[in-house]
Formats: sequence, C-alpha cells, structure tokens
Amino acid sequence: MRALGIYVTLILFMFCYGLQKHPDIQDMLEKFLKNKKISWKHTNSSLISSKLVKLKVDILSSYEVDTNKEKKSVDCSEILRNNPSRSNKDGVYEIYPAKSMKTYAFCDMTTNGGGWTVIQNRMDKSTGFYRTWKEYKAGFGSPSQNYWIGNDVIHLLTKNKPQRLRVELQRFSGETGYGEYSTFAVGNETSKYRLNISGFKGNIGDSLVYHSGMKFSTSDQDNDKRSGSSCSQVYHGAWWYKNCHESNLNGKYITTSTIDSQSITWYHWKTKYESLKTTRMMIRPANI
Ligand SMILES: [Ca+2]
Repeated sequence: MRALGIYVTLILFMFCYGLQKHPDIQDMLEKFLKNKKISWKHTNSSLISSKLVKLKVDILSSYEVDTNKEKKSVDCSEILRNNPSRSNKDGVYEIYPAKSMKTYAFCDMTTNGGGWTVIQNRMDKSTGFYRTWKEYKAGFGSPSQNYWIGNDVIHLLTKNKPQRLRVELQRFSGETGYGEYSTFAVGNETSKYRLNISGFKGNIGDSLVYHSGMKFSTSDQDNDKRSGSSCSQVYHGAWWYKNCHESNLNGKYITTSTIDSQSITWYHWKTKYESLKTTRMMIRPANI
C-alpha cells in the first residue's frame, strides 16, 4: 500500500541578504513535526522574487510527511532497527518472513540488545507438541505462550542471512542456563528441513551439534537414522532426530522434574534426560 502523504506548504518571507532559515518558521515546523512518529524530508523549494527594489523574497517549501511508520519487517531484528523505540519491549509482533507471508512472532527485545525472533517456546503443558508434519510445517500454538513458529518460517528466516540461535532452559528448581550457536539454518521442505548448526558457547553444554545435518522428523514422517523404528514415536516429539537424540525440546511436557527421555530434555545440562520446566529457542542475524 502506498504511503499516505501530507503536504505541508510553508511560505517563508525573507528580507534582504540571504536564504538563511527563518527562525519563526523553523521553530513552528520543528514543533509540528517533533511529536509525530513519522519520517519526513524536504522535497522541494522554489524561489520567487517580486519587488526587486525592496529585495523581498518569498520561498515556497513543500514537505512530504510519510505516515507509514510501521514498515513491514522480515523479523524482530528488523523491527528493532526500523523502530529503535521498541528496545526492551518484548511482545508479539507482526513479521513478514516473505513478501506475501505475514505471521506473528514473539520478539525478545531485551536479551543482549534484543532483536531476537522466538521460534519455539514451552512454558506449561497446555499445548501439546506431539504433532504431525503438516502442523510443524505451518506452526502452532500462541506466540505469547507455547508455540512453534513453523518450519517454513524458520527456513525463510535462515536462508538469506546467517543466523545465530540462542537456547534458554529452565529446570524445575528455577535454575536457568543458556547456549548460543554462531550458525543456524534450516533447509526447505524438499530437504526435509535439514538442520545446519555449529559454533556453541554457553553454560548448558552442547546437545544440538549432534543433530546437525539431520532431517526433521515427526510422528508421521520418519526421516531419522534409526532403522526399524521412529525416534519421533519412541521419544514422543518432533526434532532433527539422528539415532536418536541428545536434545528433545519438543518432547512431552512433564509437570515435575523427573528422568524421562521422552520429556523435554537437554542431555549435556545437569542430570541426563532430566525433564525441563521451560525452554525457548530464538534467532537473530549473526552480524548483530
Ligand atoms: Ca527410523
């Protein structure tokens, strides 16, 4: 949609010697524009001299005011770049992973400068994650609560710009930890959303590089490396299973701390196969 334009026409009367800005007009203009959340630019000036004897000069200035202040952003980092006032304002925002594709994402605008697009969030058992290929492709849940943003969206967000992945975990004791990967990309559906991940740092230990190069598997699509059975079905989740997992963040939500390899687990943090209370996966361009 075209931006709406407002034309503000100002007639500046200036006398004698120069074309310096008239302080009254400038003050008025700046006051007018100051509190508007808009961008504006000076687009045209014309000079008409009338009474040469008195050296009276009229200057006509036109200003185009762009009221389309919310540009369509690809991801949360672009929202923040287009609108620095969003800093520290976590919440659900509209993003456009592709031109004609609008979706909603939770944006972490706080952690390490913000601009993170949350692609996965688990906080309680109210949303089931044992779902089909089609559901993981499209995404499900609610961005402000439990959700999976969708494999097509993850692919679109990671295919053009190198991305970093941040994983945040919480135990039932309340203890938290995090890990960051310097590269993270997921292929398209034809590749079965193949995972490419590397470059770990953090305090939870790496339990994801084991899965790099693997295809995504769901209960109805077995693309794993275990012959004879489906890791997704055995471990009650959907993931880039190999034979089978070191992490299972889309596993079964269990409401207490227990040892269960079907649950939401991260093998290298604390007790092996301990069920976790909350998880969050979020991405941001690597050059930020
Ligand atoms: Ca298998």
